[in-house]
Amino acid sequence: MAVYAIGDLHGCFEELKALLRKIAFNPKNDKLWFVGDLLSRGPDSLGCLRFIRNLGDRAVATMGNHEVRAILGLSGNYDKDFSAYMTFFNDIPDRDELYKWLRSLPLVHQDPELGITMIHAGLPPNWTIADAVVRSNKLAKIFADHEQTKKFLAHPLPKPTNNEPDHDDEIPWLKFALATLTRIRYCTKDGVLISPKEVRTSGLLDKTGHPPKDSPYQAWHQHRSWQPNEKIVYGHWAMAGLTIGHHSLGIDSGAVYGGKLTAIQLDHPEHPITQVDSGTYLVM
Ligand SMILES: [Mn+2]
Repeated sequence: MAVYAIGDLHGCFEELKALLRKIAFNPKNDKLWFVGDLLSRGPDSLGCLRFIRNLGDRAVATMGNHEVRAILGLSGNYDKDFSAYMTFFNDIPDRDELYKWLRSLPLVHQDPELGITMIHAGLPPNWTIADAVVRSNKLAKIFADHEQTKKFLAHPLPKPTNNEPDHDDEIPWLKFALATLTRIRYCTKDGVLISPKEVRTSGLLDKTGHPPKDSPYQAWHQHRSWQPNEKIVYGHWAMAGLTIGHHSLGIDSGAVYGGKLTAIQLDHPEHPITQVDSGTYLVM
């Protein structure tokens, strides 16, 4: 019995099959966790979705920002990026099943036995993991229902705003949670986010591609005051690449950008890593 977490797939189905051969994955005994962004950008999104869905309870995946975009389009909301880039959903017999399955993916997955939590991007330093679970459960209730999903995601798609809206204002508050859990990278220690566009235009990053040490904006996992028993596995950050710390395991190693696809064994104290090379489908 082994439990592996696998990084952002983005349709890299051949690489996934090669990785599963390399770790000798046995669906009878082993379990797979996927950090999300299973689809889009790469060559075989449907192959990835159908394979993971068919694994049933042998696999668990958290919802990434690309799943959110797919759900937005499949819910019937018009989205030009969905129409342009997710044409693989056109005229397929299992579109409704995949739409329903994507909506069933949690934002946060916790395994108390392993003591590990999975989130696509991460969480602000001023949230406890329990705070993230509260928001994930509320979002799951919305996504369980098609009409509520459609209304909730009606354009514009939630973007990470700088500050968290007030809890009493539930829809903006949950939109912030959805955007944050699927997209956070840099933030202040108080959980004030900075958008990718602001990062590019702010002169925030030095020549090495990181914020200077004295910048208030750092990677979310660097600002966090970790509790001794906390461990989070996440993806979403191909540019940062494999980033393994004591408490945080960042496993998006850029498979779709000609990097590698990563599996990390979660139920082994040393968390051994297995990787396969991937084709170059996109340039980062
Ligand atoms: Mn992502």
